[in-house]
Amino acid sequence: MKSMILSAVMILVSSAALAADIEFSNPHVYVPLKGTNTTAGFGTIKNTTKSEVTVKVVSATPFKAVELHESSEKNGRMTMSKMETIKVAAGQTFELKPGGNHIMLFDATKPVEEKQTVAIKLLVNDKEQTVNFPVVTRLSKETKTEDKKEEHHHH
Ligand SMILES: [Cu+2]
Repeated sequence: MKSMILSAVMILVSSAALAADIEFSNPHVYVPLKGTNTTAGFGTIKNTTKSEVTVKVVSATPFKAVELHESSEKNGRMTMSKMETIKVAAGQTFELKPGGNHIMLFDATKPVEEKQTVAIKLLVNDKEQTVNFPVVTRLSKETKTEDKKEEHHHH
């Protein structure tokens, strides 16, 4: 019954006009590294509902393929692996950030430059939601790794 009402509502109201289940803040995509046409998208997903939401990534214009990735460190090397979905608990946020989870964008079909936007289509609880990601230049490498203690040799 509930699902019948939900689908009726979804037919009547376009997905863009539906109250979204998430707020996507600070969306941004890095300009692809020189000589590549692959890059990644970041931002913060906030679940605005009272139950868990599931987020999938469907497509990104102008890229041929898109995947959700998580980064992890194995034997001192960063590796990326594919995730099918992001699950965000009620009222919680999920961060997509460099060195962590991200939206991987493969094979741009045209040059992707600063001040453009990449339209990324998400499925949020199986409802389509498109978020526009401004393209920004890569920040100069974050210096957080400097936390690693320098070795001081005292004699
Ligand atoms: Cu990746």
